[in-house]
Amino acid sequence: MSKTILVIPTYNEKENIEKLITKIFALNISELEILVVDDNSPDGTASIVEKLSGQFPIHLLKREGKLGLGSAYIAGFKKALSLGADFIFEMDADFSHDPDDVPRMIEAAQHADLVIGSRKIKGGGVIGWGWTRKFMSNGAMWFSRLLLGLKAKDVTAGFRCFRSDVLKTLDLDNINSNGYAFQEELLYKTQKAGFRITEIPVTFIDRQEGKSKLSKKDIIEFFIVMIKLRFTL
Ligand SMILES: Nc1nc2c(ncn2[C@@H]2O[C@H](COP(=O)(O)OP(=O)(O)O)[C@@H](O)[C@H]2O)c(=O)[nH]1
Ligand SMILES: [Mg+2]
Repeated sequence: MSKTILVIPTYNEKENIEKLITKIFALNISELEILVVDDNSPDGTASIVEKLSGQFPIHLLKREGKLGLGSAYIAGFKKALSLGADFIFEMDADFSHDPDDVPRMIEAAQHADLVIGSRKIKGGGVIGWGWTRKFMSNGAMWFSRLLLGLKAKDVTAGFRCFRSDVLKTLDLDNINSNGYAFQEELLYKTQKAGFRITEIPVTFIDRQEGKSKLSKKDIIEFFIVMIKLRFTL
């Protein structure tokens, strides 16, 4: 049997986290655990997770303050590896990523090293974004694929399942980007290391509760990291 850990970074997700955790465990996926990485959310997200950890196999990694999405994932990956995970997921706390897709992704990971829950292949999509956000996202991904030679269509997807070998092989301490750039950098390094990457279609639904934590700064970082990756590695 193999162990799956879903790494879920949180910053002010009190409206979502309990519902999400309950929904995931209701799927009864065997040997599944959740690791929440919380950056001292002022809204008390961590105490909700602590309460639920009496009931479900949940781990909580508490950090001192808002240190960014990328660094939350790096800390989470290291912890998931130390807990002996075979499959490690990236997943948002805000229901943009549908828990019902998790079993399909685990299934696909039997024949791949990285499975991307993709909005950009046939059958996938986005619900709830206006045309400007769609346009910006498509443009950024087009650029990134061209410049970095990325084969996957959904470059910034934050719904992913890694085989632990990938995360053991990559130099996690050398990944410093944080927002959308983090997803791009991780994908680039996974492809470059020769791992098998596959996409399966998912529908991404924009969050209904709480606020987005990613900003213009993260969009600028996406382009800076793209250029750095292209010309320094
Ligand atoms: N631990 C931690 N989680 C974060 C941070 N920034 C965002 N998140 C979480 O990362 C996920 C994605 O962020 P979100 O704001 O939904 O981004 P968006 O979907 O691109 O608007 C959510 O679960 C957030 O709570 C951070 O600095 N630290
Ligand atoms: Mg979101």
